[in-house]
Amino acid sequence: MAWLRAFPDVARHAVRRYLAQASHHVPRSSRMIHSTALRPKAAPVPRPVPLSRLTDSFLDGTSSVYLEELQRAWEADPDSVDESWDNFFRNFVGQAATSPGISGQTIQESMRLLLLVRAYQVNGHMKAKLDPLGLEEREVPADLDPAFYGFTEADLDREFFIGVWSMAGFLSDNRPVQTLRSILNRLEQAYCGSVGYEYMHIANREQCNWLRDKIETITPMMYNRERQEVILDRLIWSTQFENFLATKWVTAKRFGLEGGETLIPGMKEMFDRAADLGVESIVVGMPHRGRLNVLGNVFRKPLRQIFSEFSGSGTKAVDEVGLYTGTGDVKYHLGTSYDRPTRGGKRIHLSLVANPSHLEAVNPVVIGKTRGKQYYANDLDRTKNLAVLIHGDGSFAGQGVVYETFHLSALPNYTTGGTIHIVVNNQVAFTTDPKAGRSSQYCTDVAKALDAPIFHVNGDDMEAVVHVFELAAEWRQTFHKDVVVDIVCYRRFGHNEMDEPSFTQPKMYQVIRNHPSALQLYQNKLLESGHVTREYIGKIQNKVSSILNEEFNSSKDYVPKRRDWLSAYWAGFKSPEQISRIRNTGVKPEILKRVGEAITTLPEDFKPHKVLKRVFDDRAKMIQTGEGVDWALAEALAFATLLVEGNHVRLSGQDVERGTFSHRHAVIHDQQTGGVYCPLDHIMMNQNEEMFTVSNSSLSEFGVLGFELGYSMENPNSLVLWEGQFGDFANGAQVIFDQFLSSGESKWLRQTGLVMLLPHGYDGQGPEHSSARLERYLQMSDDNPYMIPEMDPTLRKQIQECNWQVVNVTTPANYFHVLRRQIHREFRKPLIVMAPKNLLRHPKCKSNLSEFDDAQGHPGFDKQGTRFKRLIKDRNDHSNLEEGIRRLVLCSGKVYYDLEEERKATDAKDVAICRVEQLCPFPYDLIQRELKRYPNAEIVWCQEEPMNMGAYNYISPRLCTAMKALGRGTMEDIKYAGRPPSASTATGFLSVHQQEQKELVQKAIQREPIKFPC
Ligand SMILES: Cc1ncc(C[n+]2csc(CCOP(=O)(O)OP(=O)(O)O)c2C)c(N)n1
Ligand SMILES: [Mg+2]
Repeated sequence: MAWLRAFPDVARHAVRRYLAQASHHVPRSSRMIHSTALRPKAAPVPRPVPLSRLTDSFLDGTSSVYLEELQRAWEADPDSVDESWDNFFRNFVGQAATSPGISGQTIQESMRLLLLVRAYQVNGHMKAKLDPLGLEEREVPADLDPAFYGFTEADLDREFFIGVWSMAGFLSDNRPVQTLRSILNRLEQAYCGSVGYEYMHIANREQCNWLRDKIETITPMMYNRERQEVILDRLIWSTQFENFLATKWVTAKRFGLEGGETLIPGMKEMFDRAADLGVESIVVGMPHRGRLNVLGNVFRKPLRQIFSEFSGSGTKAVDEVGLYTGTGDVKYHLGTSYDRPTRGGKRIHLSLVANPSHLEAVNPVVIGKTRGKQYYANDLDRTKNLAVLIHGDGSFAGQGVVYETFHLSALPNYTTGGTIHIVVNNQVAFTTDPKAGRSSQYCTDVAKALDAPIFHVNGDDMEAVVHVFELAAEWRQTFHKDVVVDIVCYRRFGHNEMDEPSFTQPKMYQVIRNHPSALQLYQNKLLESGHVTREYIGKIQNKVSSILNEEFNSSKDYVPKRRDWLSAYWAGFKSPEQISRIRNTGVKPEILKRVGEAITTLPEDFKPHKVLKRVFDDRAKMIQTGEGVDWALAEALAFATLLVEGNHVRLSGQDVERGTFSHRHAVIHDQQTGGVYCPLDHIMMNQNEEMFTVSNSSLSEFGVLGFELGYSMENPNSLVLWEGQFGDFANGAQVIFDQFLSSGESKWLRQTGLVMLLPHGYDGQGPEHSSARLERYLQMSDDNPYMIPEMDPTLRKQIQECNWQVVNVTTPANYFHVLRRQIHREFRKPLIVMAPKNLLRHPKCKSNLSEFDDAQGHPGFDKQGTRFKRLIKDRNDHSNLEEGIRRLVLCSGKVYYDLEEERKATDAKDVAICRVEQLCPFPYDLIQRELKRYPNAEIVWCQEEPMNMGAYNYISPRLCTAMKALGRGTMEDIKYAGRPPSASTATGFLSVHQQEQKELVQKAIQREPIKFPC
């Protein structure tokens, strides 16, 4: 027999040592355990007692010692041990007393058999036949060999008892006596066939047992003929779809699924099963491989549309005249959504999230979107909305965001009740072999860290694939936890259709060339079983091929009628080419007062930290007096007013509840009970607790920002914010900024109003924690530096046409308005906020409540009401023409307060200082208004950042364009006051920082004209 293969010496010694140790621990007098050499075949068959009633510690190396101790305790007092142990000792000890030696032998044999069973449960997957190509070289672990436990060929037909207590399946306690041969057969079938189960790493006993029940069935799993016909039909569709594309578009890149076609029937069966179990909506994220097949066959996107888009490569999609179509993207990146009927007669909503080519980056986005759906569907137990992520083997193992996403899976404010992960494991990544691509045995090992079960399945075994997919859906709906299906398959052609795979994988491709397709194998199986006939198969093949041809013919005249770019909740939102009204963001004074009181009042019996008591008292005073509103209160007011208007607000990021700079205190902790109170949860009667969500996140940027982006895309009536601990850490999420936020609308016609709060400002804290790298966001903005767009307030579409907004706000009131503006408009744009640090407590950085309201005559109120100020003009209330001003200093952010102080100290009344609060899109109209106001002024851009950073390189060409249009000079006329160019963002020496800061501020205000560039 296979398992009686040569038994390495080392292993033999290990067994002997183990057995010797066991005997060493056993006192000679013990009746329970003694050294048991292999029992001769003729020995009496022991009485069946399910040893499984013992706890798991029975199986570890200390079990004999443990048993002895238990026995001693039982002998002293039978009630002192668990009932199951009491039964056990009664049976065994009683018997052993009359027939010495039998019980000890029984225990030893059963123990060894249990160890063998356990070895199959833990390591059986190592022997499973997972590789369709048969190239896998894996050493089978020694502990799967019965000889390892001392069993010989002679033991095969002896009966053993092994019934596992309260378990179903072939090891259940109602079938306790079995021959070793039958136990081994079933173990081999269950654990070493086409599926390799990894689940014994799961610590939870119930979950483990649930899986064990499903795996260790009394008879191997079988599908009936009806199911087989459906599966066959789906496999034919999957296979012929790829073949059809390959013949019609011979040279097009489509990243075909050939070699992994069983994915499609597997997924479909999984979706059907999920729908049967209550799932109504599935959000899917997937890479390039097989995407068109998934779209056509799983999503049921009309094939004519797929073919039409496929033919149209390189040309812009035809759409309704005059409507925005963006810059587009390659066809295997686009998202879509469909309602699809299921086998069980239900309908299931499917959305595929658009993704960039950065593999795995879409993962957290999908999870966030799913969580958003769950919020809006009031899916409290998270069983109606499911996330499914498809991965490649190379990217699953290699990309860190996979781990970051897994780590969100059980966090209360991020969980979606379990993601189903599918790995299309074609055993190669572009040209790289697994041995060069990962250090772990399986590409899925990361999932073990999160206690997810992993089902490896041979992609050539169609029914095994379907089985594990169904099991995955059942697991997710039962335990609300992640699960991984690893389809071990192959890639029949090159990485894409133009690639020659034999350059790098010659041996693999020799095998692949002669390897039958999964469809051929399944057809043969069904033909052999007599379940279907050749005619039947031929009929389906003809049907599929004629539909494909019909759809292909119709695709030639297919014109997309309706742009698919806004889902249900987004209906009515404006595209970048439609004019949207500019809205007032001020709030009625009485509402401000009312919500202000609600968010500054703590429950009477609540015992806050005494410092926080003061903070809340101060805030209450700000509301009462209407004066001195600080940053944190302004933010809370923005959130509160949006909430009372019925919007959902969600703020997440590292330590956001308290706030990195200990300023926010959105959640406060009772110092006696440890209980928490979140004032923003209590501004309305019976407020849904999740309506305002503030949540500390895991220590991830890429994963969490991606999650919040996905969340924000679900419903436009939610203000979703992500705060970086310090702005510089946002670079860990650069992919999300580059590939999704800055370009998502243009590529995929999907809007988001996500807000990124990135703490920024030069306080002498060294090279990190000073700069949020403002320059990067500005550099990625697509407003044309040399063209002034339409700036008339009623026609202005500048902000709609720009890819995102970047602001560096200097007053609490303006922060309040910029947050509210995100929701009070008919389109959505990402907003990047250079968030302050020292302004959070700066005595001058305060606003009066009158700047928040929309009362006529109050500051900020103009004919359109009170709004966000894109530019704050000089605070000295200058008239429309100030010929005596010798310099106009333009700046942004906190340096303004230093400039103001220097101006005061030097009594430089002839210097005007304007704050550019919105850097992008550039406020040409307001800049020009200020240029006109100061016709004789020298124009200076002042910033704290080094010259190659900050806003300078963004501002100068735009400022120059604005100046040129007014005849106010050229580039040379823009003077610079700031730090010189530098490799590092900031100095590490506080004294140097202070000196630099002093110099740049002095330079901006100095009497003499500024010499620049030298
Ligand atoms: C983050 C990232 N790095 C590199 C690439 C380039 N790239 C595209 S496909 C690919 C191989 C992917 O291998 P695998 O994940 O196994 O998927 P497969 O193509 O085999 O289905 C690579 C390296 C990419 N798209 N994204
Ligand atoms: Mg691969």
